[in-house]
Amino acid sequence: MYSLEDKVFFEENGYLKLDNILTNNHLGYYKKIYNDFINNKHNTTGLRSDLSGEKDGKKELITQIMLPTKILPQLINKPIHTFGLKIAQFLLGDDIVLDFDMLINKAPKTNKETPWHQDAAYWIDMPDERALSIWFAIDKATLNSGCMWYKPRSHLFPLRKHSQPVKGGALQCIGNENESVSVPLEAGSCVIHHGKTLHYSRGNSTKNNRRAFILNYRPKEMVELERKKGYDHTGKRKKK
Ligand SMILES: O=C(O)CCC(=O)C(=O)O
Repeated sequence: MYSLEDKVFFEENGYLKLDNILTNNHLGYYKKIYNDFINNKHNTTGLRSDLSGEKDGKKELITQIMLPTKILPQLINKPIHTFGLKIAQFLLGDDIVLDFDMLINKAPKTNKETPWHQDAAYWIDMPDERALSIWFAIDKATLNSGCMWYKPRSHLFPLRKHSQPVKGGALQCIGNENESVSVPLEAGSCVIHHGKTLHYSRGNSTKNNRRAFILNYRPKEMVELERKKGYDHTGKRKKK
């Protein structure tokens, strides 16, 4: 399913695509769970927001729901999380643990991009910068539905300066498609990126949802440090 060459590619480029991780049965399970979250079958107070920062009282453009495993702890033993932990430890070391998970859905025909950013801009400074995210496609992710784009090797350079133009919205920095690669995915495949890799996605202009299940991993000691400082990824977005 993955090899030493994959690890070298990830280390050099800051991202890695892995195909066909989930079966159709798994996908059926996750689609139902995902829709329950989107349709408010669970209480997500304080965990749900619109990543676009738009608050016009109309429909959400980019739905972000933090910590789905806090609400449904059984998810931790299901394929996304068991595979996630295995590949995260393979790529970064045996001391790697799950820090947080989240759902990001781009609703049909919302056409709102996720701006260029590096995840580490959201986090407190950490002495050990090993960190990665695994982005599982629950739906096929295409250029037009909002697949991920990465600037290869950007994780090897200092963080870019980020701003937050819309209060409560996403952080952003300068980046562009010309220096980057797109990573379309079939449903059930995933793409992994380092915490410092510059990335973005176009808006969803299709008639389908673009559901992603995302897990973030880092060293156990760093997760403990975050928690000691009161940081559990449910709070407000800050810029660096
Ligand atoms: O799903 C998206 O459009 C953005 C996801 C993202 O920025 C991330 O997983 O770090």
